[in-house]
Amino acid sequence: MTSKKITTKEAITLEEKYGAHNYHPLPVVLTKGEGVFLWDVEGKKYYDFLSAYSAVNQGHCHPKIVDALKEQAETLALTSRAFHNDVLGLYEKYINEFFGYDKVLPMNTGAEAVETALKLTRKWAYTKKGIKKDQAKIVVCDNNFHGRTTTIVSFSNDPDGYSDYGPFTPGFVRIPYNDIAALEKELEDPNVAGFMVEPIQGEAGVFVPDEGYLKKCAELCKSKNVLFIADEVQTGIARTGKMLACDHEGVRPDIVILGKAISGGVYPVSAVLADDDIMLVIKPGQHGSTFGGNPVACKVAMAALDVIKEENLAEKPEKLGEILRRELRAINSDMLTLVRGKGLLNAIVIKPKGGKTAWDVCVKMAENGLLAKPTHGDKIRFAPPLVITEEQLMECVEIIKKSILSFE
Ligand code: IF1
Repeated sequence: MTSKKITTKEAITLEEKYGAHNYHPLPVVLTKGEGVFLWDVEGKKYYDFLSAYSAVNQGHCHPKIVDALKEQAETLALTSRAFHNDVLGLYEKYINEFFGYDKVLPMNTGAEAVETALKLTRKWAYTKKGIKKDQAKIVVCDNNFHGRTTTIVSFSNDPDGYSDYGPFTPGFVRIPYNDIAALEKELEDPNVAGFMVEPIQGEAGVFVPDEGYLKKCAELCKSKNVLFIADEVQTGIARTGKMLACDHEGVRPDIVILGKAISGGVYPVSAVLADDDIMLVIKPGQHGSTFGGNPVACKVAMAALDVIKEENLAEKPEKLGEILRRELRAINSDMLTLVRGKGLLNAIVIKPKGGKTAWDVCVKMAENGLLAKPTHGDKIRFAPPLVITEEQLMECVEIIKKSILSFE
């Protein structure tokens, strides 16, 4: 380790030489974050418009969350679940009261929580619903994104996500998203155990379903004794203007999957919530994790959820999102073909012009002091930390506008 600060070029060269090439980041090397801002190693300041894929809803390095992390890390970091610890129970009570469920199963990453929900659904199907051994089906949607494990990519239809990772886990059926009739038809099969859905599809470019879709899906599932499983890893924790995106339609999922912002981004924390009749089908020794439910994770998650409540962060995205989308739609450029989203989970679609693509727009925005990332070639996600003020948001709109118009 040297004390001299690394340069952008040096840092990128090191990653290129020594790291696996499973990402293609913008050429920006970040060293510090505070609230809605990030700084690179050359001292340039940026607005963060990605929030680490919605993990940093509370803003970077929120002092309350960082203090919780520091204090617990100095006291007791990890015991494993072989023994009890004096924080886990308090956290379990806290999160269940926060979201209104009987039980929580703590994990670390979003993908692990999704895996947990899938295993829970299958075990429930065999031990409660009476589906015959190995016959359970779980319905998922086209263009889903639920993580990167072998089982999860088994039901992805994104070739980048699944290609050459087979053989795949069977037992999943894919139907079109935002299509109630397709679900209704699939649910005629008595072997369907669950329906897992993102309330808004993030990876698909922030695709918001029609109003009433989630409610109707939940009702159909209930009528067929099928578990309605909401993957709120990206949409949860106030991102869309409610604590959970399902709250917009008054839907209470049978299983809720949380990750990312449940820790404010300072530590990997994920969770699965369900009531007793579902969660208690998993018995001791049948599922677990070395780090899941560790004291640091528990303290961090409580602090991160406290911040959402104390700073009323769920009340901000709806109004700010309306403003953002209105201002973006007013940008007069034929490159900007679509603006969509809910709350502060938004995306634009960029039509290439003169060889310039969404990537070039992102590079230009970075030059102008705003960080966002293109996906699928033509979409750019706009999801600032929820602590952003209206004034700051308007400044960001100016940066975005100037950047897009520079290609006219
Ligand atoms: C990457 C996207 C966002 C998720 C939902 C589970 C997970 C995710 C709904 C898994 C993760 C990520 C992971 C990140 C990119 C990213 C993403 F572009 F792919 F779609 F957020 F927008 N369910 N989403 O969105 O959580 O295991 O990663 O903790 O680079 O893979 P994880």
